[in-house]
Amino acid sequence: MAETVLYDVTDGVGTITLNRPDGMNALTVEMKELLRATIVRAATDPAARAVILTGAGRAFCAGQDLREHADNLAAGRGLDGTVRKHYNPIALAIAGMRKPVVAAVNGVAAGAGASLAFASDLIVASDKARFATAFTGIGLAPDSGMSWTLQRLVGRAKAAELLLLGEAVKAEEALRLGLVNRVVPADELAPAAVELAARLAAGPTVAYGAVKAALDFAASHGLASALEREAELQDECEKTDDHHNATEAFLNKRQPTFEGH
Ligand code: T3D
Repeated sequence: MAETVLYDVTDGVGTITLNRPDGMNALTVEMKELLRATIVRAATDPAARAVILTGAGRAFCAGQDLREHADNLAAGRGLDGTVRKHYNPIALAIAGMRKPVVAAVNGVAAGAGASLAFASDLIVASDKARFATAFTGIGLAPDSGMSWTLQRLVGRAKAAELLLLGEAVKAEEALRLGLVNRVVPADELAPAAVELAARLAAGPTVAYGAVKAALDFAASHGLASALEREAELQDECEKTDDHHNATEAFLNKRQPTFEGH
């Protein structure tokens, strides 16, 4: 049987593919464990300087597998600790990864599946993609970081509307809302995501990691603390060969080459 999460690295780009297309890539326990391990693998893989997260088949990810969930409810296991055990670590692993993560959203992204996309740094969506918060549709509240990410992406009023009413947002509307960065025709999604990720993979990896860390820190701290965190991160960047070489390249009117360290 095929693995439910695939990992490949080509030319500095690590690609994680949710691979249960017959089940709309809905997340089972086995898949969540493999996904978490694969995200950690990509995060620590020096060969991957940027990461793509995508889905096989017609869906990106339909969120929690509701058949498995119904079995848990019937057996009296409730949520079976899955939010703390699986979803929280997965969301933190994506957001905390010190390299850029591009979600290539090939189809519907619902519930925790949409949360995975929103936790990424950039989203390229197929014109066939749809985003559905879905949680309240089954009497649940957002998880996997959606309460944190969604309002930062679209503002509180729109986030409240999307979470309370649960209506799906099509790709073009998602672009208008600032929920995604680009929309491309479905057959151009993979090359568009690879082109974007390859560009990032050829960039200053340490500085990109610092950009993510600075944005996340500043999102929940005051100016004085954010300034101090920026200073710490700038010290890290200042020590890299990439910074030294790029400064020299600028002064010599050359294009810099970034090695990622
Ligand atoms: O412990 C915990 O569970 C807590 C954690 C929760 C995290 C969450 O993610 S909660 C949210 C879970 N997800 C959903 O509620 C989404 C449910 N699915 C839908 O709303 C729709 O199916 C979609 C919007 C995703 C897609 O709609 P559409 O019209 O394109 O397809 P469809 O016909 O509804 O679904 C196609 C098939 O996929 C269908 O199966 P069938 O009839 O062909 O055998 C459907 O049952 C199945 N499917 C879709 N989503 C799920 C699913 N099967 C299991 N789990 C799913 N999440």
